[in-house]
Amino acid sequence: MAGARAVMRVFGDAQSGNCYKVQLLLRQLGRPFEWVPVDVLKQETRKAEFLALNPAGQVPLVLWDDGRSLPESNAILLHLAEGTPLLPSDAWARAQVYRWLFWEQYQHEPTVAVARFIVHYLKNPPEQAERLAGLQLRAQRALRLMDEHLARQPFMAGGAYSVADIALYAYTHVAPQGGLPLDDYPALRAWLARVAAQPGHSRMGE
Ligand SMILES: N[C@@H](CCC(=O)N[C@@H](CS)C(=O)NCC(=O)O)C(=O)O
Repeated sequence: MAGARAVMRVFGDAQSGNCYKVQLLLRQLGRPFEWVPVDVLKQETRKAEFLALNPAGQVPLVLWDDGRSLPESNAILLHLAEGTPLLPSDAWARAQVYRWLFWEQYQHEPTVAVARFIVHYLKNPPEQAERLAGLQLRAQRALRLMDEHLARQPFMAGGAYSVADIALYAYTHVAPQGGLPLDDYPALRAWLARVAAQPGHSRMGE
């Protein structure tokens, strides 16, 4: 999505849910950006020029024209959504968004996304079987918790669609690629459909 009027560059890997979060938000906000492809499997995030931008060696990373840069998908979501309906201004409502963004990084992404990485990208190597089984068990707990939560309210942070939904949608909708079927989670599946029906929604990898 490069363009003459692009005001920011997003360094990302099209297969990464963390990078998709940023792309999805920017598209929904209708903000111009230039996508700079970085191949994680080719270890491009570990090259010196990328490490100079993010010493953690990870995408996504947003780089502005004035030289400022910001890594960490959920920090990027919070910054870009400031002043938009996707991040409430009320402190209590905003705290609900923070709650799910932090939970996503500690309980959801490290299990759901890593299981997907092992199954989908590493093609299930036998030496990872035990680790994978443990991750899948913890991932199922996270998905069940979401299902129970979403049976009580339409969106993760309450009644309105927010960046908490974007953050959790990214890896939840591709969880089956990690050997994590969603058949037993009807409220979660209904939420996936609600998120996909939001204006400006675009699919991962597009
Ligand atoms: N907490 C970070 C995690 C980012 C992350 O895990 N990025 C992966 C791609 S999904 C990556 O760049 N991996 C390359 C590496 O660690 O060498 C975020 O939410 O942005």
